Amino acid sequence: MSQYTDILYEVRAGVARITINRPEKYNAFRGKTCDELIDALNAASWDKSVGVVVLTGAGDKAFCTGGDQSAHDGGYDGRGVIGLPVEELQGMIRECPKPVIARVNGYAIGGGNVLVTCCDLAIASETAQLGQVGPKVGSVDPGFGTALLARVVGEKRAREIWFLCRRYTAAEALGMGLVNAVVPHDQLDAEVEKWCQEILAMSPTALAIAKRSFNADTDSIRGIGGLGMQALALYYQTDESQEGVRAFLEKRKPRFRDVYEGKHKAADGGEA
Ligand code: 2NE
Repeated sequence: MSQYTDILYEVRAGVARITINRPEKYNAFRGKTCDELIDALNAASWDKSVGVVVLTGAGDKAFCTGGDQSAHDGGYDGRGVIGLPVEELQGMIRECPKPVIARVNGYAIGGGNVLVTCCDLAIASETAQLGQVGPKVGSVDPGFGTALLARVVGEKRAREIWFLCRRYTAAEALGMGLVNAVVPHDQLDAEVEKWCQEILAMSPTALAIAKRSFNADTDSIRGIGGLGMQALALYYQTDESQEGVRAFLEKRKPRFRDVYEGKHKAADGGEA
C-alpha cells in the first residue's frame, strides 16, 4: 500500500508518526482506515530506522472517535467479521516490537479509547476527553476494549466506563492510569518528543523483549476479542443495535428499552 487516503505516515529521526486524517469525521475509522493503520504499523515495526511510534489524530478536536457511524449499516464497510478489521489493528499495535505512544490530542471515544488502551503509553492534551460509548450507540468492543481496560484501570472502573458511558477529562484519565501524562495543549508535541527522545536512547532489543513480556501476560485477551467480534456481528443484525446507530445519526436519545421489550410482544402489543 504505497499511498494512503485516510492516514498520514511520516518517519523522521527515529520516530514514525501515524496520523488518522479524517478530521471531518472526528477521526472515526472506516474499513479502509483500519487497513491503512495496519499497513503503516507493519511498516514501522520492521523499519530498523524507527525506534518509537506515535499514533495520533489530525486537527485539534479528536484523537479518534472509533467506528465511523456514517459507514455503519448493520455492519461496517470493510473486511473482517464486523466489516472493520479492528481486532487486527489492536493486535498490530501490540505486535509492533517498538513502544507505541498515543498522542491524545482531543476526543478518544469508543474504538478511539480502545486504541489508547492498546498503546504502550499515552500522553494527553488537557483538552482531551476519553470514554466508551458502545452501549449508548448499539455496540461494544469486547476483548482488549473491555478485559485489557480492566487490567489498565481496574475492574470496577472499567465496568463503570462501559456501563455508564461517561466522558472523562484528561486529568481524570491520568488519575485512573489510562494515560501517562497530561500537558497543556500547546505543549503536547514537545512532551511527546521528550518521551520519544528518552526511548530512542534505550536498547531497541531490550525494549522489544520488555514489550513482548508485558504482552504475554494479557495475550489470551485476543481470544476473547475474536469470540466477541463473532457475537458483535450477530448483535449488529438486531433492531436493538440498529436503534443505537440511528439515534446517533439522528442526534436523539436511543429508545433501547422500547425495542428490547418489543421483542417479547406481538406487533399489536400482546405477548408473542
Ligand atoms: C465524539 C463525540 C463525544 C463529540 O460530541 P460533540 O457533541 O462534541 O459533537 P457531535 O455533534 O456529536 O459530533 C461532531 C461531528 O462529528 C461526527 C458527528 O456525527 C458530528 O457530525 P456533524 O453533525 O457535524 O456532521 N462524528 C463524531 N463521531 C463520529 C463517528 N464515530 N462516526 C461518524 N461521525 C462522527 C460524539 O460525537 C460521540 O460520542 N461520538 C460517538 C462516536 C461513536 O459512536 N463511535 C463508535 C463507537 S463503536 C466503535 O468504536 C467500535 C469498536 O470500538 C469496535 C468494533 C466496532 C465498533
